[in-house]
Amino acid sequence: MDKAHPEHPTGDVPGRPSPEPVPVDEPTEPRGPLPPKPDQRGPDTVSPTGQATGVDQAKMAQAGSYLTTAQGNRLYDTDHSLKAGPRGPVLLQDHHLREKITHFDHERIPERVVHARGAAAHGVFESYGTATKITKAAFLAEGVSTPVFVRFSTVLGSRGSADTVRDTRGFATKFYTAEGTFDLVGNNIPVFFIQDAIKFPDIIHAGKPHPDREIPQAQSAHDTFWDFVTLHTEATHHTLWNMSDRGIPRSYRMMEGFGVHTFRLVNAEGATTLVKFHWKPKLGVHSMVWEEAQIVGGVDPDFHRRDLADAIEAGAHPQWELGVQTFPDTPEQTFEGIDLLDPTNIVPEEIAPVQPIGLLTLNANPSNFFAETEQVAFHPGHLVPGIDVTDDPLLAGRLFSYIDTQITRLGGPNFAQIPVNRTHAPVNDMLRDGMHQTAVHRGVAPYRPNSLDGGCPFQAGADTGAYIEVPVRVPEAEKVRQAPDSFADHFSQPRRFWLSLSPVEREHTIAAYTFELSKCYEEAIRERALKVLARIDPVLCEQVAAGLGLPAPEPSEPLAEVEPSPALSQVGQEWPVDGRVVGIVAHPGADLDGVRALRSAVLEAGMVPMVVAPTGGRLDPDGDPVTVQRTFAAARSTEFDAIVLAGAPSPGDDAHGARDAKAPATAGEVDPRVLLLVSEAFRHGKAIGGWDGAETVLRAAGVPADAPGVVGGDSGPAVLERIVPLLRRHRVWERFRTTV
Ligand code: HDE
Repeated sequence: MDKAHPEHPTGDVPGRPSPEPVPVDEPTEPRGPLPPKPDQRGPDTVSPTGQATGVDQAKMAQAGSYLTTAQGNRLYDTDHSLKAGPRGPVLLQDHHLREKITHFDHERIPERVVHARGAAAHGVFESYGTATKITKAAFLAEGVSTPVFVRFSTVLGSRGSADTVRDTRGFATKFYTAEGTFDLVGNNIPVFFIQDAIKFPDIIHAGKPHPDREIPQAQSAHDTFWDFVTLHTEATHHTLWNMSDRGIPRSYRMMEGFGVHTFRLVNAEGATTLVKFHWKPKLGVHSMVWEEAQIVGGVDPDFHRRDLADAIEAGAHPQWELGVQTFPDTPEQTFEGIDLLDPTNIVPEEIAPVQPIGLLTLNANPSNFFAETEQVAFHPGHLVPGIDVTDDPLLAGRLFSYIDTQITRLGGPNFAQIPVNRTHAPVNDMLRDGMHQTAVHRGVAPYRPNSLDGGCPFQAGADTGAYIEVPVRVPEAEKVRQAPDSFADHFSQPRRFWLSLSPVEREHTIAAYTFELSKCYEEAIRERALKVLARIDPVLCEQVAAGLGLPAPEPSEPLAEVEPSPALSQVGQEWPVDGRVVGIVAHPGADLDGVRALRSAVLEAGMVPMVVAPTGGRLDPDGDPVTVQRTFAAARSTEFDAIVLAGAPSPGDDAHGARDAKAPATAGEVDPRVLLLVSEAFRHGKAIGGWDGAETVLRAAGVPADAPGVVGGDSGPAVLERIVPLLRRHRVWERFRTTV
């Protein structure tokens, strides 16, 4: 029934269908107030006469309890357009109809040309002060806390594409420092496909869907990508990282981040140091397995977005340490023979350790995806005193691209005024007018020098915090379109990466190349790809060739002699289990006291228990109820890091509500959805446990009870004790077949 407006209690409004008097509803207050986030401050609102009104942006957008037009006129009906009689034509004079639909017609903005799909969070960066010897950046002084906004992303896919595709991930951080905004716009892979920005449109055109049919979405498994990266061999190193497990992270919370380029830091005395930035996740660096990533792409395309938001909401705030590798700023700009200006190179951590300089904690989800995550505008040229760029030709191109792209994406040059993009430092620029100008500037002289505005604003100097570029000597040279000779080595670094991987990681990488190249239609591209692989490693080449059914070529040049860098492998260490999800498969006839005890033990260990049962609601509604979080119909193994099968109650134990419900006694009675859950978890290297009677389920799922990472115990908590050490290693690596 239509609801009457308080000002028309009879409902007797011209053109309204219902003359019935209806009770007056209390208008609903808008949701809120949400916890304030420092970086959501809107621009100070000033009246046309230049007086600050103190009205805050959120209130301007959502004040009062009544629905209004954009002009603040209260509305009595937003469900019917204005017509000449209920069955008559719609009248053009209906301002509300036109405003509502016109605004809707323009709700979308162009998505980012790359990194369109992303998720973000607010947080804080706390500096250790360990970098003060090499940089004067105020936010890196000891004990300084800086608000940040971090956006993670995939690169190739559209805004609505799946999270778990094989791709590079963006890791972009906006530091709202007291000296202005610093953006560290990095990736989860420390090298890039190209050495010169002029090749960026080429690699992206090759990676994006084919221009004729616009397929495939969000992936590199197609001809144009492989055509380009096999012809343009400087892409070999980045491609190898993509084909390794790094291309399918388990979570944004479990990814490393890299600044990629070499930056130049400058200290208070003017001394400079070259550095590479690294983000090290406290939870370790972990990946999915390929089958899992593919399943998730269909079952839960928002997996990474949800994982980040849920963890933050649950108070499991993800953390990363920011670190730097430091190198002397010599004229050659090399370190141990590695060219620091070549962004296809890493410097092994074993020869240049990553030194921690601060801690990032993400502690708040955005309140509005569009306003914050979509409109945030990063730019590698947003620098603060103490941090400068180098002549890496890839970085140079980025320094103009990012502002340029925002003009199309955010509709004009005033995107710095959008709340999420506002610096927290005072702004007094001479930029004026333009689309979407929201500042009401005062004065008459937005130019320098001037006398009419008292000469203001003034220029700062080195002692008053000005950003002064390091006066680096530019080599005397001829204008050429060339790269240095040192940029010609495209294979020694990929070989180092390959040699640093553990056997299981190599196996996954071989499988990834085989999968992707099998998706190419052109045999010539597959053959060329094998020639590239032959120059990385013969085993890699032979195994991929065998998978493709093609002969393995010999390397066209001798293989590079390089030492492995153990730090590049994701396997072999132990990590905290915080936030890991343990699926507890139960049945109304199961040992529900055991389930309760297990649930508490999982929580105590800082992890998330999730009870999976045949139907929703509660198990044992008469006793202490056990709430079901996932039904067999909705649960999929990919949601869980480990699975525990609840056992049967001990004989004579009737302290639970099992009644007629019985746990499956024979393999044939086990629900096929549980079998799928268990067999997938097994294939994906996940820890599996269970007590009393769980063997029936394992047997039915074809999982040997003595297989690695399959554990038992006489109670839920006892099983968990054996699961935790397995989770610390992320996966049961022994379960994966290795031949390399
Ligand atoms: Fe980007 N990149 N990029 N990129 N990039 C963009 O800027 C570009 C490169 C990275 O969450 C765009 O605002 C060029 C390297 C991230 O909003 C665009 C070149 C690295 C993000 C652009 C590169 C990155 C972007 C698209 C070669 C790692 C997402 C939308 C010279 C160090 C930021 C936008 C976010 C986004 C250009 C190469 C990281 C078009 C020309 C190398 C994380 O400006």
